[in-house]
Amino acid sequence: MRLLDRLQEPKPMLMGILNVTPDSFSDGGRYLDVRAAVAQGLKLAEEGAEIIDVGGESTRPGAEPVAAEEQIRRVLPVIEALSEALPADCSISIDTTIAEVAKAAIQAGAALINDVSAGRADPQMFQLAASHKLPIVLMHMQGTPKTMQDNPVYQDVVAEVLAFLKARALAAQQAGIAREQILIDPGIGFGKRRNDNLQLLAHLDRFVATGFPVLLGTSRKRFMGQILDVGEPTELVAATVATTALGVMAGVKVFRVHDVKANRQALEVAWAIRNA
Ligand code: HH2
Repeated sequence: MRLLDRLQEPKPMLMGILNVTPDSFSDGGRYLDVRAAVAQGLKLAEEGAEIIDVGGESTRPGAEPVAAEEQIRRVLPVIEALSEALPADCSISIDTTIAEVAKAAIQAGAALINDVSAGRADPQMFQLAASHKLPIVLMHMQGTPKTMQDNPVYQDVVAEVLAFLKARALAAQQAGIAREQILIDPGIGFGKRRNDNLQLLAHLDRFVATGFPVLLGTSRKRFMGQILDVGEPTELVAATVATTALGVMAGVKVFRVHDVKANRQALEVAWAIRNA
């Protein structure tokens, strides 16, 4: 099934994370080698990911931007190899804010653009998604990764993030992107305090009510470590799984996770309950 058609189906999906970076917050440096990255991508697919999100730039708080050429150097061989090796029902996504990187990834087989800037970083991004008729994730972020945790402030975080995403979805449509190509993402951890993240997670239904498929990225993130007093991201798998179960009940469509096997269990059980 084509990814665009699959996104219209009711059952939620898992997007497995493949960071080809030296500095990602929880798996930086593990998949810099092409062979290791491809093996990890195949493992994520085997465990139940229907999308593999390949990224060559960390967006952790404080991260410096990575030039297009370097992102392409990191991700392209991995995407080329994965597009040969992945089963037909697993798609590749490119996690970048630069259209030149997305374009190279699409030519190598990527079928989804994951743009954490929601088309603001590069004016060419919407045009690229429109001309290739590919789905695009529009994510909310206050500031940039370098500055976003400096002093984020909201009056009403849910209303503000929702208004931002609706405005970006409108801008995308004005640039020629079809409504069904658009996914929205509240951007957990991107310029948000702990309580902002919790508010967003408590009101996911309001994002779902827009009618756009909602993508959620909580995997191993710090707000859960703060609640639990756990500093090591890899110790936050069970916490992540709890958010996935709640997200399924709220109607979230795609879960972006590092730990596919555990989140697949949560998704299947919560989905069965939702349909009971
Ligand atoms: N989170 C991260 C990266 N990309 N994309 C979307 N759409 N939503 C998210 O929540 C999201 C994202 C950060 O996580 P990770 O990739 O694990 O770390 P890093 O940015 O350090 O590579």
